[in-house]
Amino acid sequence: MLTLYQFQCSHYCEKARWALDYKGLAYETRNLIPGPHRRTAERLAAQSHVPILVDGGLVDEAKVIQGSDAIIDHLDRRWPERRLTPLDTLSASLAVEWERYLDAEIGVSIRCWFYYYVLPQRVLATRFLLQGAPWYGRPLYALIFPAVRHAMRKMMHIDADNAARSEARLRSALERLNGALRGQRYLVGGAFSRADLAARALLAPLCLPELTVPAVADALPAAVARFRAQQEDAPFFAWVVETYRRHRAARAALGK
Ligand SMILES: N[C@@H](CCC(=O)N[C@@H](CS)C(=O)NCC(=O)O)C(=O)O
Repeated sequence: MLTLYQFQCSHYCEKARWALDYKGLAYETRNLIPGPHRRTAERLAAQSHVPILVDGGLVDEAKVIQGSDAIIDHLDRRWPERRLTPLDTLSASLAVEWERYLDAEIGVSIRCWFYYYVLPQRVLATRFLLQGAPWYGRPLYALIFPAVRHAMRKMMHIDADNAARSEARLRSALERLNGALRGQRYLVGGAFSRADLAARALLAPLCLPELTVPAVADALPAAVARFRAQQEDAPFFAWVVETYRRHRAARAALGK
C-alpha cells in the first residue's frame, strides 16, 4: 500500500501525484491541514514538509520518502517501467538539473509571490489551504488561521521585498523555459521525463487554476490574475495546458 501525505493545494504534492499516476500505481492520499500538519509530518519523517510517501511494501526507514524529487527517485527504483529519469547518464543528469532548477526558481518563487497576495484575504486563503482537508479544518482555522498565516510568512520569508524578488525570479525562469521549448516538445532527450513533469506540475496552478485549485479559481487576487493574463500567449502556457488537459484532467477533477 502506498500512502501519500499531502496538501491538495501544493504544487510539489502535484508533482508526486503525477509521478504516481504516470506509473499507474494505486495509492491513498491523506490530506493534512497546513499548520497542524507538522505533528504528522515530523512523526513520519525528518522534516515538516509534504509530500511524504509511505511505501508499505518496505520496512523501516526505507519506507518513508519525503520530498517530490526523492519520491520520483524512489518510484523509478521500485517501478522502473515508465521511467521518469532517462536511462542514459547525460540525459538523466540534465533532467535532474532541470528539475532542481524548476523546483527552486519556479516552485519556491511562485509560492512566495502567490501567498503574498493571497494570505491577507482570509476567506480566500482558507479556501485555498483547506482544499480536500478534513471537515474539522474549517472550525479549526476559525481559531488558528492568524497563527498559521504568521508562521507561513515567517517560514517562507513572505514580505513585499521578497514577493518582488520572487516575481523577478519567476519571470526569468519562465523566459528560460520558453527558450528551451522553442521547437521542442520535451525538455530533455526528446521524451517525457521528470523535467517536463516538474515544470508542468509546478505551473499547473497558474495555468489551470480551474482544474488544479478550483477553490480559488474564480477569485484570484488582481495581481495574480494580471500576471496570468500577461503569460497566456507564452509558449510554456500552451505547453502546460495541452498536456494537462490530455493527461491530467480526469485525475485533477477527481481531487487526487
Ligand atoms: N523540495 C520539496 C518542497 C516541499 C515543500 O516545500 N512543501 C511545502 C508545501 S508546498 C510544505 O510542506 N510546507 C510546510 C512545511 O515545510 O512545514 C519537494 O520537492 O517536495
